[in-house]
Amino acid sequence: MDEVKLGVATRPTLGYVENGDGYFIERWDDKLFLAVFDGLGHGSVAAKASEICLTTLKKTYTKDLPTIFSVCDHELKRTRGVVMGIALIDLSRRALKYAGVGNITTKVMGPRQSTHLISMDGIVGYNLPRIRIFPYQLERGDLLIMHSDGISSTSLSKYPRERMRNFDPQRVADEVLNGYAKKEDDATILIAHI
Ligand SMILES: [Mn+2]
Repeated sequence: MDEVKLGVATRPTLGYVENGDGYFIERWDDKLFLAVFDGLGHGSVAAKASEICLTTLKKTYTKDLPTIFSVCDHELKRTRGVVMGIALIDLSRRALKYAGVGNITTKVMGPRQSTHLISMDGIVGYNLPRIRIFPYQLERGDLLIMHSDGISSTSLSKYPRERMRNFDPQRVADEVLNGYAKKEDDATILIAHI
């Protein structure tokens, strides 16, 4: 099995210390669990929701995706909530399952075209929709890219595609965060090079 290369970068809104965005990456057996979440608003209220989300994911990541969302929804009830995308990859088959709630953008960038994975409307901790899981067959060389709305898709599309596909994902994530993120929002990007 080839090694998946990961890159991830996150930072708070300019001028803030606390980050309302967060991510969680865990690998076990031949599974890779990737989550990006964004606490509503910014500053300490967003950071609180994000922190609870992270704690909950650490306890639940081996469960099925609807259960994970449901437990997070329960734990986040007293917060402003988060939006979140979760990608679970079976590395032996390169089989991806994706579920997302709210405004986290997730796409697979292949050699010629990109495919957006669908997130459902809602907020985890406020109005959780019924979780639908979207399967996707990854190919070697694909990039799975997940980001919060602190990085607009329009802005990200200006990042050179060849550079994104060929450079180390950590370097790409750092460059995107430094050059393509909004100053007025927390921002996170996670890239998995399959
Ligand atoms: Mn945001």
